[in-house]
Amino acid sequence: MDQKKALQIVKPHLTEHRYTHTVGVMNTAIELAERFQADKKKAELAAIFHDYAKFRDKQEMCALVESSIEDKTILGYGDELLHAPCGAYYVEHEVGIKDEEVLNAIRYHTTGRPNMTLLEKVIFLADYIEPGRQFKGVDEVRKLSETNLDEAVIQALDNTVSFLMKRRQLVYPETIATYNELVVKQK
Ligand code: DGI
Ligand code: FE
Ligand code: FE
Ligand code: FE
Repeated sequence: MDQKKALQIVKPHLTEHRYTHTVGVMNTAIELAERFQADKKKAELAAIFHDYAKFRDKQEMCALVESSIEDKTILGYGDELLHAPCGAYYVEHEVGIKDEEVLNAIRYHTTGRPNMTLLEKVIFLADYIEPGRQFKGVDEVRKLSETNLDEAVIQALDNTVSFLMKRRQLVYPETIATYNELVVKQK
């Protein structure tokens, strides 16, 4: 699927702000793919569809997890996690994208997972550092992403977990597992 067609499909599912974010993630993902030798076309496609389910009905997504998503534990960690695995499902069944690597990059873009693929890291990071993002600590992650993909992912996870804990929000265990796996490998 070409870029124009993919953007045209995703657009009606997003707000204007979220569409701008998506274009930012797309451009950043292509840049990161180039830098770290990931598949640029897959990075582009996964980026375009990564937030496809961001505005889907939460009840509908909870029901989908119950019926069709393997990991049901996400239901205990807040609604924000739903749009990633549900997005992968909808993108497969509504848009017809069958590429497992692309679907996994969408599926794990919010939480990460241990042993992420190169493409999954590219999408996870692009989502975090795209030019429209301005949360605290993002510049440090941008800087790291110029040279060290894993260090950049670790720092993004650190920031996210700290952010969640500051607000007394639950931290999904797989997010911590992702952090642990990368830190062990880094040593
Ligand atoms: O969809 P985006 O806003 O572009 O970004 P995202 O898919 O990374 O979602 C960010 C949201 O997900 C933010 O509200 C924090 C939340 N989040 C990320 N990791 C975790 C998490 N929430 C919980 N409960 N646990 C996590 O590990
Ligand atoms: Fe998202
Ligand atoms: Fe993210
Ligand atoms: Fe996003």
